Amino acid sequence: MTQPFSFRLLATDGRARRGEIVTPHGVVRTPAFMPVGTLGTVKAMFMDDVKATGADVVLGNTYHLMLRPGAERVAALGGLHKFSTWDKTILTDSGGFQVMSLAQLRKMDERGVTFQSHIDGSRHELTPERSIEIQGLLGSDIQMQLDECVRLPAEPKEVERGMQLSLRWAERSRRQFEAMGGPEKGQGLYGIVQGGDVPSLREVSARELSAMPFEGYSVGGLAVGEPQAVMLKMIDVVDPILPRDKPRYLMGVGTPDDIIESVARGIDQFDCVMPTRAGRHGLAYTRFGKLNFKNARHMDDPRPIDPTSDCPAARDYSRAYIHHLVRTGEALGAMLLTWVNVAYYQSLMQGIRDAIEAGRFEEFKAETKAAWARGEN
Ligand code: PRF
Repeated sequence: MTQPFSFRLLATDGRARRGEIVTPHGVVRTPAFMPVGTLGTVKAMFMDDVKATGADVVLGNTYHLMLRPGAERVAALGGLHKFSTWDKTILTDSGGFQVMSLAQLRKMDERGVTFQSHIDGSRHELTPERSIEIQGLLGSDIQMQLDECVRLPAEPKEVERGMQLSLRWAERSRRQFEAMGGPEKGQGLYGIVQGGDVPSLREVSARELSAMPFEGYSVGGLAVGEPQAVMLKMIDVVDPILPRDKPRYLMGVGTPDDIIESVARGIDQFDCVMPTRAGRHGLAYTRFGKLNFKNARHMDDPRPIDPTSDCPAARDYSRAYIHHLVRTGEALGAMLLTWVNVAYYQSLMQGIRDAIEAGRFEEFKAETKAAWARGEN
């Protein structure tokens, strides 16, 4: 049998956790940041460069890949690992969240969600079973149940309806995952905690899901417009309920500050478009904060972004050159800044992991936040 999905905690420091997930495609060092590779590509980067930044896992999207090129086609071509050349771990989102943000004419009921493609208007249905089937066809190592993420602000009744529906979909997803032999293939399926900004609903969701046999637990429905303090409070509510011996993944988060504050509250995995999307819009994340390369102040600056970085894009190119590429809309500008940002996020995660192991996470957090606030000079 393939290496089965497993998770073990290697060290803790306060509530921060240093661990290791093993999947059929290798070891994921946690806390982990997973670059977003929606369509089987981390936009504007070569997979070898993504790997060299230290990423152990990338994220793919059921919704996008079912529409183009189609899950059955990817399967016929050998699966998403082979198709994309990414041979390390792949985690896939289930599609519900993307349907709600991208598709047209959505209709959700107990069975699932029907929608029209945002690309050509074609009609599709996504049920909990079909989502797991698609994630299996893609060959995903870490799969997500289909859920409903209610946008905030929302009435508690509406939040509760979405949370309860997600619990019923969790059960159906699990059944399908087992019917498809996911556990025997060494893959994992995560349940997703919902419940919006209502602590009592978060508790119910976390408790009910914890009673089901998932390999890990996601926290969804956050970073959808609420203040950071509300998001952190909801993590505080679920942290003592979720099983300590399973990984916890905070979906769609976030800024470097969101990540360090969530690690402090027991989160192990993150994904966000922020580093990749910002890179395509002229923004660089660095250990001394954010730099906007559309700004003319970089025009005559011969210095690299960060001479101490291992990332060639941060170390070897002048700020003036990157400014020039961004100003002229050259593809290389987006490529270099995406690389800088993905490398910075991975170095932040490495710093976090080292600090937890050394029992100095709180100091690391304080120093890191001070450096962001101080800026360069
Ligand atoms: N559910 C799923 N994917 C998600 C979310 C969710 O709630 C979020 C919310 N931040 C991001 N991605 N399935």
